[in-house]
Amino acid sequence: LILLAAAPLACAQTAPMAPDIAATPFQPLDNGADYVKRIVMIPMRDGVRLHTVITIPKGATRAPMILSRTPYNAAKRSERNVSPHMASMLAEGDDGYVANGYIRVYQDVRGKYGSEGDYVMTRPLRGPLNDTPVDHATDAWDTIDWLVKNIAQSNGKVGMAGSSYEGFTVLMALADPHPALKAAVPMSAMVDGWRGDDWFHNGAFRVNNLSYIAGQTAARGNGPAIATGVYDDYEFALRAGSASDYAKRFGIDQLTFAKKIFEHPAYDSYWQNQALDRVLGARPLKVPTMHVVGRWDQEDIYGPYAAYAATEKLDTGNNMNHLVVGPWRHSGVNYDGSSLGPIRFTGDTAAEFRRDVMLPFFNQYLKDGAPKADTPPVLSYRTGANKWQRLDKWPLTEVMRPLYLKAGARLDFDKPAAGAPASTQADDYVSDPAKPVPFIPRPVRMFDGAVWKPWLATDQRSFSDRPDVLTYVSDKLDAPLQISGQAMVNLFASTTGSDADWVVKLIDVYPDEVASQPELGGYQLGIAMDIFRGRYRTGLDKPAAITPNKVERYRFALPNADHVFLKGHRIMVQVQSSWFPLYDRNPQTFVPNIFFAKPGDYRKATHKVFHAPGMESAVELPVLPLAK
Ligand code: PG9
Repeated sequence: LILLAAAPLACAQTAPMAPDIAATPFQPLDNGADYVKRIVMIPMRDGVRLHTVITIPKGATRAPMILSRTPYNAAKRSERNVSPHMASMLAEGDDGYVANGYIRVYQDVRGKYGSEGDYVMTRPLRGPLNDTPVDHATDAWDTIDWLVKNIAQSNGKVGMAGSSYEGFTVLMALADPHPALKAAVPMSAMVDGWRGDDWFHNGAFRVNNLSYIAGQTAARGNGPAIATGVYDDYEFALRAGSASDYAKRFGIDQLTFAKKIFEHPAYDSYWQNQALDRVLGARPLKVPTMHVVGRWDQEDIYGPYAAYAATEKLDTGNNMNHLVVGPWRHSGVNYDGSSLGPIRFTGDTAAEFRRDVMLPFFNQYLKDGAPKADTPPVLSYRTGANKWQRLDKWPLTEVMRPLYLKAGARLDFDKPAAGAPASTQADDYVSDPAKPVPFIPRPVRMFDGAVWKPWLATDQRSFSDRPDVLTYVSDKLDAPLQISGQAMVNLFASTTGSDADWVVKLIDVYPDEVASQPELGGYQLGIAMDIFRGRYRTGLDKPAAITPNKVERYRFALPNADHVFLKGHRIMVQVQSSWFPLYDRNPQTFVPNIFFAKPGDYRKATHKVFHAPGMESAVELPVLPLAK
């Protein structure tokens, strides 16, 4: 007994200097969790390994997989909350996948967060702009190939979904899809950075991108936040000068992607060759696809429709390519869709869509033995009427009815009469780059999500009485009026300068009083609004100076709308020449590259909008007779 007690302890001791942080990352084991997480580095064909987080429901067998490829940190995208429950841990929009037993996969795109390799912003496909052997199509292909061979709990079928940049990577995968990629849902996808998505709208640059570029490309992980030291973004951007001056102030002009943008202000081959609608429209349609977008998508309101339209031509049976438009902000499909700003809808339209439309669509193609889903070619939430509509095609009409801008701030469907006195044949305003029209009421907090996300639904009343905004309004409608398609601006205008921007806003004016929601009395809700940089009027790739005082025609499409202007409402059109600081200012003096305009180039100009015979400015509306 004595001997035994004196014996040294049998178990080895941990050396005091053993490193307390292990070389391989610690993953807590939680036997109570309803999932298993696997973190793997998946090798691509060029040897680069991509960091991939795979969340597998515990006990899964023959489960399908949903893959998202992200520049926004796969680890974080896979962990909204720390929780033993997959539903609480994953993103809100992943609710349906969890409820239906899917394996959820997030992967960092090459060069970002945990992935190896070089990052190139929205890396173009191999071809004229990409001389490497890899792109998002090959990376998606290699990833899917690895997943189906290595995830034993899967049934070998993969779907891809994701919004915005993650929607762009979904579309890229469709350029050359792996055979196991069975269905795709690109949401709010960035498709054409110049025409009307993130970087520019019709040539006008979106200044908020400068901080995005710093955040995304200054480092492999999170880049630095930009601290302007000025509460009002309007004030700061105005003081900064041109967009390149703004960038220079923080060194952002040294970042490669900012240089690329500044070198390509026009719609040249750099932008044209990477526009995904052009790319996908020229390849066979192989994968059932549901393009999803929000009606008030403040970031990518152009591309999803363009990608749908380009690929729809390939869908000869009208059964593979679908479009869904909900009453949402950018990426709103993945969050609560009950309202946008003060505008309310019929319940949580986003959860409803995910549960009743998107999941059955994925299930049909991905789940063993799942029934065929009843997916309409087009599903559109018709705003104003506030009803989901199942449609055969989009747009519903391309027959346009011009709504004329008239003397006396009026708007109606009758062509302006000939013979009106010359003084009533145009309206003018002074557009002063020193006092640009704000895009939301000041102080502008452009980087505050709560302000930014719903901004397209902002009450336009704050602008309608500015002397540098022309406002035209119809009589009260005595019957509802439905538009379903893209309104077309047809503006006859002149300027005393040699360049000009034209912002045109189609607005639904609510009645003076709204009994059910008093704060909407007189509300001016933007239905379709956009900007056009005048120098591109004769060709998007051919900037040309405007001859001072010469009347020219500016023709451009507004974003898609499916809207009913209700009886008792009025239609309004506002015309202005700046939308600041979201869009950089046009100096109104023609310079070769607006990014590098000098302070002296920014000059006041008098702009005139004509409503004279032969110069009938109008917004042409895709009007439809209302269904009985
Ligand atoms: N709209 C964002 C974006 C996409 C692509 C390029 C740049 C920005 C996004 O929300 O991801």
